[in-house]
Amino acid sequence: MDLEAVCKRSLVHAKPQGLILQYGTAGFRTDAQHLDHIMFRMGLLAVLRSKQTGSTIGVMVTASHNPEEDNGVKLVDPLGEMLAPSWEEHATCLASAEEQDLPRVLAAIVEKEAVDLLQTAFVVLGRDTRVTAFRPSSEKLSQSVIDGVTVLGGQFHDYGLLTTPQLHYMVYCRNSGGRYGLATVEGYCQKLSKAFIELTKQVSCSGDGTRSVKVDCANGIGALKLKEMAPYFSQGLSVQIFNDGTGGRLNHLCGADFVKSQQKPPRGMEMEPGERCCSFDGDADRIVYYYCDAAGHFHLIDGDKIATLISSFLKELLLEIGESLNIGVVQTAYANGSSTRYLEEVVKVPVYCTKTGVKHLHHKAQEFDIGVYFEANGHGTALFSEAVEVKIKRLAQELEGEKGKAARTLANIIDLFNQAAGDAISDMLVIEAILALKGLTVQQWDALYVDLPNRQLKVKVVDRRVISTTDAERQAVTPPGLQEAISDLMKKYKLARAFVRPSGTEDIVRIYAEANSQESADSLACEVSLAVF
Ligand code: NG1
Ligand code: ZN
Repeated sequence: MDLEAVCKRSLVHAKPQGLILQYGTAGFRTDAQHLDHIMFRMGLLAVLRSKQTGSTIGVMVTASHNPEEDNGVKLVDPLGEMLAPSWEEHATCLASAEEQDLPRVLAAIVEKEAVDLLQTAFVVLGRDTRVTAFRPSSEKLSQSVIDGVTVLGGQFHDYGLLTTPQLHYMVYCRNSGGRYGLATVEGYCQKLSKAFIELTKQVSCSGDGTRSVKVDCANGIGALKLKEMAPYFSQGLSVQIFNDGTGGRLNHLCGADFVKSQQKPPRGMEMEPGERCCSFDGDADRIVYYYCDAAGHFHLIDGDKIATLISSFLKELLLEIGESLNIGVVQTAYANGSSTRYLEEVVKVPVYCTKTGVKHLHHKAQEFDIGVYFEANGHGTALFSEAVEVKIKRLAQELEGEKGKAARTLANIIDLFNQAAGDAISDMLVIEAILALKGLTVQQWDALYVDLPNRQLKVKVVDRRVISTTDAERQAVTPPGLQEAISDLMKKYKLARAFVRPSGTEDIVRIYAEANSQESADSLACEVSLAVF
């Protein structure tokens, strides 16, 4: 490791003195103009992680649903997963080191993680479409990552524009020795589209014509990638793209985060009553569905209802095949109480709750033969153990009749999911396939259960770290007395549930409340927010 060369090169990407940023729930995220040094240093870190694991590591430049002037970066581990927690700490140390401390911090990571410096390193990069006038854009910031990779002698492949889940997929493919798929955009499009067309072929046989769906792409990378992919699956689904980035700003009044948090349609979407519409977020790793009814009322179908549709379908298929596999659903505390009850009592699947952030859900989901995980905001996927995948694919060839048909459906569903990360394009195709196969309208899907009225609030406090939680963030441990106050407030309302936690992506505290009426949910949230001060 030529530390002298690193230090020299680092001066080109000098860290503003005193600037401390933390590797949060989804990597580093802040105003794009404060990120150049972070990018260079994440290039360095990706090389060390690659040398340590002997695998390809991914670096994604994106700030997902944040405003356009922000940017961010996260590292992707060998199986397409989020970076391991101990390396998140290294990322924070490296990002916070003043120039003169850089050699010492790098050497400490090498020693602590027993990095073999003689090992070769390979890093792949992807980036979203962020371009900000007079400011570092995703493209420029990617160059700084490359600078960090090359100064440590790492090799790289820059995929350029990709959705976040596409980069996760590329990393997984490259490290699975071709088992998972071809590590190209073409390979991704072909794998998913082939599975989708196989699934929807069965539907056309029963007389249903080509389906269509309206997609709000948040003026982000999702629009480009969906346009690129649409011809591959056009015989099964036609997509009408809105907010494709040609007329509006990224995530501005549109996208999955806006629709979920504001509970209203995005700007620019033309909705006819009963039409299926969906929104991606800025880097296309989240999706929510919605429609408006004949009276013009807006109905949101969030990640919880997506998880319900998927897990009931998987359960039905297993029943038809005659396989009793261990299936589990993973949610966070933000999951609507009605969804948890429906999953447990009607679908009869075990439901688990983890801390917020997909890495927690993903790891829990890996414990099952089939693990379905979704955050209420629409980030999620399904994971199938390798043994299950092999077994189902064998049964798909061996079994005949209805059992064989169900096994082939499941085999294609497995291929249609992006098992490396939650993926708006892949999830959309899974949902469209399930709705088509089951002959469900969007209203019928929505009617599976009724969401409990709920309210989310953000409050700014002097130091959000004074709030710590336990029980998957559902109980406050500190400050003293806060949990007692929240518990007392909940007693005032019916079907009430409320919790607070410090955000991992913004300098705020989040409050969630649900109850049997919107008025109750609103006042409970408000009262809890007062208890936080
Ligand atoms: P924080 O800011 O830690 O609540 C938010 C979302 C997460 C996750 C991350 C990363 C909520 C309540 N929180 O985390 O679910 O998506 O951003 O993007 O939606
Ligand atoms: Zn995102």
